[in-house]
Amino acid sequence: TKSLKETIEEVIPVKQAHLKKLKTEYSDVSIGDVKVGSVIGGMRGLRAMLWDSSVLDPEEGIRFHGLSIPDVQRALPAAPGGKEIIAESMLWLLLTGQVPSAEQTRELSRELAQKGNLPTSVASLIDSLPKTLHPMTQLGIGVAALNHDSSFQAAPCNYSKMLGYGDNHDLTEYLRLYISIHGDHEGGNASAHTAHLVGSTLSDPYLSYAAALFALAGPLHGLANQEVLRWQLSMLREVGEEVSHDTIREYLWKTLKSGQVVPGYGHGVLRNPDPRFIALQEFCESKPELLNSPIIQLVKKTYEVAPDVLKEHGKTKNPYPNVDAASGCVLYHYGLTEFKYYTVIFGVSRALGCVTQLVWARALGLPLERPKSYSLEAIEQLAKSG
Ligand code: FCX
Repeated sequence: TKSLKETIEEVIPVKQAHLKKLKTEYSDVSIGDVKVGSVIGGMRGLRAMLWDSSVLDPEEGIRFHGLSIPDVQRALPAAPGGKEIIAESMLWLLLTGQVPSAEQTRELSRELAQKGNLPTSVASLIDSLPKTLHPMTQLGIGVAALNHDSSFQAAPCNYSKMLGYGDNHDLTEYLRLYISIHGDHEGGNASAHTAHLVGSTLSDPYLSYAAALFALAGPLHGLANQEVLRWQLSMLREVGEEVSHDTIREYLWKTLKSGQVVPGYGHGVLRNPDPRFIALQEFCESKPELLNSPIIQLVKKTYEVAPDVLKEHGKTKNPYPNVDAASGCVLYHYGLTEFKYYTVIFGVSRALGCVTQLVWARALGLPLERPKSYSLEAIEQLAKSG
């Protein structure tokens, strides 16, 4: 059977030819307007990036090379003894657009594990950092320092064991699913786009991915992951054990009236419940132990109330949960209670999409990214004349 490298070597010329065709035949064709609203509104909705591995539809959520989350759950090989998709098979799909066989997946796992040793200099560097430094900052510094011995590798395989939860089969399965579905979310989100932008300067993949991690560390992006748990637990402390829909509703209004956003709800693109949230909820529903967990019940009850409250509040374009609304609760239930660490798991997952894009950017010879910027006055002039 073919290795990942051999498979990519076959796919690259096909994609290169496709890119060449687009360049020759369509370079002058417009595929959308640039509205002033997009330029001053964080480029929302602007059709301006090439990203082949995944596409985010506002209504139905993410698809990886055309496959929805339930599709990949059916099609991609799981780990031996497990049911959930694993990072290695997702990486294969993202990189090649093809579903690997179980044997190809195992071979890739073996290869990644063999190459996964951390240089002692990087281990000492991380050990020398203050223990109170946010884990995302530590991860970013560690990844950037790996550039010293750069021949790029990812090592997501024994993560559960490394965290000290290797004996917990359910948590291992949860991490497999978590890592796979957090891997890629098309190109425009802040972390993926940062990796792409930095990579477009031909910066080393370690540095490009480290930059992406620092984008993920913001509260409007991956840090929401830790904020959700903090917020749900303070709700629990305030309303007590007898949580009802009414008490949750009151707490939601209190959050909103204090000018805060409801963490884990809303999205820059999605306009429906995030299918990644649904997949994690379904995982919980398949395990009686999780169904009885107070924190998982709270997340579920909040979901039953929050969309209506957010609709009544009337600001957010998407009153539904994103993946961060659910992702921390299972970790918390199993005793991984260091919230600050949650975004690190998201960060480790995001390596899949960032690395995929960096490989393709090189294979297709994509150029330095350099959009044009304008001053407020110039935008007004352009709007008036156009
Ligand atoms: N609670 C309260 N208000 C919200 C809200 C929420 N969850 N989500 C959006 N709004 C508000 C915005 O603050 C904005 O208010 P303004 O007009 O006073 O500035 C208004 O609704 C319109 O925002 P909208 O266009 O719907 O959303 P944006 O694209 O600007 O922002 C994020 C999207 C995700 C940043 C926003 O919904 C948010 O802050 N959510 C909470 C944080 C969160 O969960 N982030 C994780 C997102 C994601 F899944 C990830 O990257 O990990």
